[in-house]
Amino acid sequence: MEEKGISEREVLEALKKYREMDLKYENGRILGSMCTKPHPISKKIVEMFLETNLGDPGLFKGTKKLEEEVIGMIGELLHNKNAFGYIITGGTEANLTAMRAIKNMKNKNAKIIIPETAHFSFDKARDMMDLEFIKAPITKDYTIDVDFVRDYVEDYKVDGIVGIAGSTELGTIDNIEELSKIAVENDIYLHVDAAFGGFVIPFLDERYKKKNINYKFDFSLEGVCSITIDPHKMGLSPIPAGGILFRDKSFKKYLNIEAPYLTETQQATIVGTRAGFSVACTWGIMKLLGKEGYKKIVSECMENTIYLTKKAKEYGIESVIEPVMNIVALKDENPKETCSKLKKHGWYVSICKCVNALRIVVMPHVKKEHIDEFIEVLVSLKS
Ligand code: 0PR
Repeated sequence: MEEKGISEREVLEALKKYREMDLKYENGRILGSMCTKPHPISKKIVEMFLETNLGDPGLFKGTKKLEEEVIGMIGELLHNKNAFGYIITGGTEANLTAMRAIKNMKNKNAKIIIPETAHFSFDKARDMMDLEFIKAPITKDYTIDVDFVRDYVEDYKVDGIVGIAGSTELGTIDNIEELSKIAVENDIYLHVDAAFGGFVIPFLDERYKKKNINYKFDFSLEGVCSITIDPHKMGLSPIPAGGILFRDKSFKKYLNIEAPYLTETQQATIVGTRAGFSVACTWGIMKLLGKEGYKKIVSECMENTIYLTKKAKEYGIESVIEPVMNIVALKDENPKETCSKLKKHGWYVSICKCVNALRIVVMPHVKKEHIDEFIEVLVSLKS
């Protein structure tokens, strides 16, 4: 750090140079991200709520009220008016929070069944909390093997089960209804990771739904104790905005830590000082778009998903599954190599771990013209 400061103009000009090195969503080259350009109203809201801190809610009563209202709105979307929860930094913190609840509610060394397709944030939770994970295999449709779960809980004492509604690599939905039955019958905590799918499934038009998939994933299922649902993914909120919702307020006691010098003397979130603008943006965007707005966005993404899948197929590139939501996995014998070749051409996709494939997340910034250009490049690399 220099002794003397520089002018505002110099600061901004210097920053602009760095910012120019970043990729931009609107160029349509980012095909492997679950984030997108936030809704334009965000800028105005961020400005208004810039310094708000929900780590000390007594000082920011209005922002705290907004958080309660946002949780109410998301809760209602997930068929539960009594939901309790927080808007936090993202899906990772949400999943860590749920694992913390299981540990404090059930058992210090909690035994938790999680599907092989689970996001790596659960591995962080295990690492931090000494949890025991039982990795459940996945079936041929890339969802959790429910029979394995049923057999396992018959033989062993299990504290928690995790189901995924919108898996990171393929967008598949576990049979949460069956997991819920198992959880209720055996008094097991069920957490659903709908970090991505939470803002997709409720807005999915019937014409995109498949007969053999059970789309139920929320609190309408009796056994579901908590849900991760991220506004900063398909909710169009700026980062950081993750969501953790519990069935009701009774779960708070498993998360509380004494915070005697704050305006509220118990703190339940992992992060202390935390952004209020995320909450305000999520509130504003949900109010502005309404269900109708989100349905429109999800439908557009689904149309482009179908377009991409069809177009790839025309060139002999098959998808691993018929897409369940706006995630496409294209079969590729050497995804790592193809991914780095694509990068050299300015295209950014991600790769799957559970199967040899490239993963494309068809976010709202991905348009048909980008898909056309992408397929052209992909085909040229393969020929
Ligand atoms: N749960 C699921 C099902 C997820 O897919 C993710 C993130 C998380 C939890 C964790 O969420 P946070 O990253 O918000 O903590 N999955 C994305 C992925 O791995 C994250 C991501 C986002 C990756 C944007 C790249 C990117 O550009 O695909």
